[in-house]
Amino acid sequence: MSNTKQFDALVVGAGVGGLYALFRLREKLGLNVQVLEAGDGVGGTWYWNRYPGCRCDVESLEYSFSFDPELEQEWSWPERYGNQPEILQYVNHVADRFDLRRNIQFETRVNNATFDRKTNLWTLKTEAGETFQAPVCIMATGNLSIPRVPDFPGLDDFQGDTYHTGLWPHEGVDFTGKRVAVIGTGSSGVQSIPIIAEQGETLTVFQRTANYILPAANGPMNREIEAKHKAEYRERRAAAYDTPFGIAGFPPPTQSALDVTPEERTAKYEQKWAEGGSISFLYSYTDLLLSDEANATAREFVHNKIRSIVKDQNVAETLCPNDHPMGTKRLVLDTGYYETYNKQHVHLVNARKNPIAGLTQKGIRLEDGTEYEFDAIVFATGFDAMTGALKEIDVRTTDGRSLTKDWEAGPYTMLGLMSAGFPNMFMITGPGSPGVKSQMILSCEQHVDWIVDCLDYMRREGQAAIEPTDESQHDWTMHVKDVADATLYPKAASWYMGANIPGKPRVFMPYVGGVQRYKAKCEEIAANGYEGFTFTAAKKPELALAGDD
Ligand code: N01
Repeated sequence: MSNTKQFDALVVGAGVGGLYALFRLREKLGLNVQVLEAGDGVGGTWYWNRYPGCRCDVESLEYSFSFDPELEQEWSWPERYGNQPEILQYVNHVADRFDLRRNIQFETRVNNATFDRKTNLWTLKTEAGETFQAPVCIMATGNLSIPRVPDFPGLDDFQGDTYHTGLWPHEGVDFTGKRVAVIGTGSSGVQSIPIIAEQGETLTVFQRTANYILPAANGPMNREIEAKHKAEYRERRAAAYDTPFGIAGFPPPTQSALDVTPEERTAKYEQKWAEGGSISFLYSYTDLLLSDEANATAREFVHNKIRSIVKDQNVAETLCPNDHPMGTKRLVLDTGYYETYNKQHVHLVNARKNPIAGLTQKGIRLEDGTEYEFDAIVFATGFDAMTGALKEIDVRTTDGRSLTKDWEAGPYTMLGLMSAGFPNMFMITGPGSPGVKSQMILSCEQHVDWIVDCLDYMRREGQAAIEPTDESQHDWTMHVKDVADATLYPKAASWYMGANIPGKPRVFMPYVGGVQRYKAKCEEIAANGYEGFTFTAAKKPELALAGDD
């Protein structure tokens, strides 16, 4: 007897995308859904990333689900930006409120996914050897879910404690009295460094690339702002879809940075710096991400801020980013980051000039032979972004396609939602969509709504399977590239480009044409009977999707 468990739809991942997919597939289509989640709780990114200082860089009133007006009215965020424990609490609340846990199997890591063209079924195999089958497979596997530690020689020799920010121990870590190293100065490093510095006896930061870091200006929630926001929630959610980053409330810029006087520019940047937040700053002028000359004005402003905050001018110069236009790597929001370098026990190592050669039993050795001794090393070294999670699952079809092989030169997708050759496998915020360049929850909701409408259409039309054509996928992938090439984004060696992973193809992966354009395109395609996709008709009485309808 087969031990294979049968469902109408399988969802991999119980982060915000997976949870919303479960809710909609179950409640709107009446499908029998099984979610498979590697962790022992919901939350995805917010479940795994528990490092000190972990916080969202999108304001909490925006960074939340929009699908249930009661939910958004009843939840109250304590601060302007939600921190990890609060966001995880919120996601758990959503899971309980909508009774989602009964369709989630935790501690279940999917290793293998195969589509059979004869039966139109996906078979998912888990690390523990279980097998699940369904006509539909939704990969809600996240964009930043495969933590990466660089392949340093001697990695296993180090006798102290090591941590990765993306796999932080649930019980927390106390660095009191310890000599601590942090490698990496992206969002995770910048958020954790000020807190680790409060505990550690010494803290040494190894910085390879200096980033552009803006003040978050976090603080307790202003209850008047919250009340106003809640009163306007419906309009604000709709307005967010009409913006490039899926975040409402920022008037779009109207002027070039080069059309105003230097004094006007500085006044504008000062105002944005004081306000806090990255979208607000990028919205200073129309061309900050399009013209290097315009961008240089913002860079100079931030450099001067760093020089004014950091007392040691050698340290300040090392902290001034100089190898990429501002905003082309993810802008980081901080609380007290630059000030941390004014503390006597905090040291900065320029790992660009003098790279890390490897780990030793006692610490870290640089290429010039300098050695440091530590009790603990924190790897804030990022993720195999956007494609890593799908590569970890061996995705194949019985007629010989392999997703890893098809994506050898970079991801090929239609809208970041599907990949040709892999019918009925949907991605939530996959490469080629605005996902990581947008308010993620909004983009997850938009993707799930599109997928659910598509499955509903298929059921009504008696279709068993859908996949994009090679031609439409090629056109979309080229469009994603052309749109990025018209901006400054490809000038940075970022994880958007796969540049942080040795050997990964350098392809700019997110769609940066804006959420508003992207959503319109998705809707146009659906309205035209899923133009650019092909269907396989169901062989009656086998109908692709069961459920109550
Ligand atoms: O990872 P990163 P992250 N030697 O890839 C360095 C989201 N996020 O976890 O830039 C020395 O940005 C590497 O150096 P370089 C957000 O989207 C959001 O910080 O490659 N250093 C870099 O400094 C973010 O962008 C939030 O030269 C090495 C760092 O490690 C994304 O997650 C919070 C090295 C990695 O930075 C990833 O952020 C946290 C080496 N061999 C994360 N290898 C918020 O919402 C790598 N590095 C605020």
